[in-house]
Amino acid sequence: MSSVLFEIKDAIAFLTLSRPEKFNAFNREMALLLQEKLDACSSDEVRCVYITGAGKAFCAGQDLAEVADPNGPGMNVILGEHYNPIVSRIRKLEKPVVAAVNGVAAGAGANIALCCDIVVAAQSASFIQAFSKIGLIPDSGGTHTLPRLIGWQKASSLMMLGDKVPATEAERLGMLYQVFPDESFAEESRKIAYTLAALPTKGLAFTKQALNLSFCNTFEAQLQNEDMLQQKAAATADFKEGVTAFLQKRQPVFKGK
Ligand code: LHQ
Repeated sequence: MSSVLFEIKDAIAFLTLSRPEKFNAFNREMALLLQEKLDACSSDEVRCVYITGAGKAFCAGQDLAEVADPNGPGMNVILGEHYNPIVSRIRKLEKPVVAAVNGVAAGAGANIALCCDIVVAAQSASFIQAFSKIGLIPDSGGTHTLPRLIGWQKASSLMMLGDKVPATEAERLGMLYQVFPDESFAEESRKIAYTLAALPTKGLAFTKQALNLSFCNTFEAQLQNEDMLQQKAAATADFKEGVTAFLQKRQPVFKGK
């Protein structure tokens, strides 16, 4: 059984982290496989990526048994070869990525979820910056992402104390977009993916690029980026279709081109 399930259906790449007996904790094989599957999402047939976990958890971060294994990959390669390439791929991917957090998301599992474009969670899910409890620092981009999402003080406290943050509290803090009841979570979260897959894919990619750039830019520099990216968006067939459909008083049919 593969540790990352992958299916492209209706222009959506469905990725499922799948080591349920380990709460989908990452070993090297799973981390490399996820990178490979994220690369496959660059294909033109994919217009949205949806990441979730198999079973009860979303992802418990690094498989700690592998870290303790003398034949394991070693601390010197885990970030450089596993987590950094995963979060970089998610941020650079020219498609919207939905994290459908179905259960607990801890350590690298939490921060991989938080770097996605839209994060939704089941009511019973939770987020834990588990690193401090084992003497590590938050990784997978968490020290960049979390303070920008919820502010420096809350991020610093959650990272140092390692509190378990229930989904509803995470929503209140601004860590995620929406929480759905457990019973309807799969359906509601998939609806978001279907909506995204029908939107102008290139326009969404330029939006993502602009947001990526905004993290370290001045206001004036960001205005220049918006100008450059807006011109690219305006050159797409989907922009033409959007304006034409509006003027013809009909629903647009976007092709992602
Ligand atoms: C696990 C794990 C796990 C293995 C649950 N590993 N088996 C970067 C640099 C280099 C090295 C280290 O890592 C990193 C990045 C990181 O991600 S560091 C943070 C690593 N993750 C953690 O510290 C979280 C550890 N897990 C937990 O604290 C709890 O398991 C959580 C809060 C996730 C869930 O708690 P419970 O709901 O009480 O479930 P549980 O503890 O009973 O776990 C269920 C099973 O999953 C259990 O297996 P078992 O055979 O006993 O039923 C756990 O051993 C296994 N599991 N997390 N990370």
